[in-house]
Amino acid sequence: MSATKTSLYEQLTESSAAALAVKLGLFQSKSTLTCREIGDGNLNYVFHVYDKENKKGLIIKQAIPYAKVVGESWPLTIDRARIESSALIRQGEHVPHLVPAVYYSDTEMAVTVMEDLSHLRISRKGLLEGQHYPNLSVHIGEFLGKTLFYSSDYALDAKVKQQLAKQFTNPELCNITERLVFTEPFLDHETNDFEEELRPYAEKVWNNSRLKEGADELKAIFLNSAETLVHGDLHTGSIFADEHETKVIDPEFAFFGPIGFDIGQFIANLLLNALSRDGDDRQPLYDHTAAVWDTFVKTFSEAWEKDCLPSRRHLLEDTLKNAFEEAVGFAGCELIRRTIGLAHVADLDEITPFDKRIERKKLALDIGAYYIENRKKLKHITEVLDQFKLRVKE
Ligand code: SR1
Ligand code: MG
Repeated sequence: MSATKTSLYEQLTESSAAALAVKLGLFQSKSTLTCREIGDGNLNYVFHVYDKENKKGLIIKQAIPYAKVVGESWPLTIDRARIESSALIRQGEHVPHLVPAVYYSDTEMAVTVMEDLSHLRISRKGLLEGQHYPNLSVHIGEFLGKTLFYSSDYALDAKVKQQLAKQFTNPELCNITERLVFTEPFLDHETNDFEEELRPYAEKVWNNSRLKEGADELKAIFLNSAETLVHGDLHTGSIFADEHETKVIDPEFAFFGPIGFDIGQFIANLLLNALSRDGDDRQPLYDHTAAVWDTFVKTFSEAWEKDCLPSRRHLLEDTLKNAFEEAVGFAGCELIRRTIGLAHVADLDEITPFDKRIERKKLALDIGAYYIENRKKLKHITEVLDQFKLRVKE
């Protein structure tokens, strides 16, 4: 495991990324290749290598030893590349049609070579352009049901699970989530980022002790509840899609955490997109929110029925109840951190005009706070949606 870069690490360029693809035997010659750095995420470089003659492409992703979004002042382990390729390979054992195929990985170079998904579009971008992605929620529900069940205590022998959990120990990226999702947005912290007009509403968050206790409880669950291997950053920017296909990418934040975490983050990002829309245009997002939960329950329960360890069989109802309550709370944290924390989403930031943006951001804070404080009261996904609709009237 290489946590910091060794002498074998070399930052790729467009030219050396193409050369690597040839060296690996994935293409015959460099002369027919084009290579472009296309990474627009917060952390890594992503190269698209394309063979014009044979119309074949692939992706080379490389972790750099700091967070790209902040710069070299924020050093960050390149071990996240090993976590990412191992998670993709494991997810691929259960849902091969929903993740990119991994062709090669190198922990020293922090490189993962994988399937080219450039025929698809990042779902956040498509949703912002008004795409519906009719299969998105059913596919993500299946992804969640299978990946979350098959790495849990309910499917795995305790010793196997502990060994796996050790392989996915991811302290530095978990620390980013601990800080950016559960801690800093709930206090007047220098990393927070919001329009001055939102300050009174941010202060309302910081002064609400019940809300802050809720966020602290959820943080403790995030840190201590090693139920299963979670993706760890399942927002709509981590999903490629078109009308028919869906592929989940970027599991570099993967670790053993609570079942409800990925579910809550995905639902929150659907709702953030709903906040960018008006009136009836929100309905597809409401439908996706209900469908992802229902499909998760169906898929997880079917896997349970088939493969649950005999000693745990009676725990299904409690497990789902707990996952739901925690997912609602995690969704609340995601809504708040994407509004006033360090890492924003275009769904809110690109709302125009300015006054409308501020109104919608206030709603995101209000709804997020409601979910965190009332997560134990809400029993059904339709109640979660009703509370959203009650506040979002225009
Ligand atoms: C410094 S990383 C900021 C955010 O980007 C990632 O996608 C995660 O969501 C993280 O919180
Ligand atoms: Mg990412």
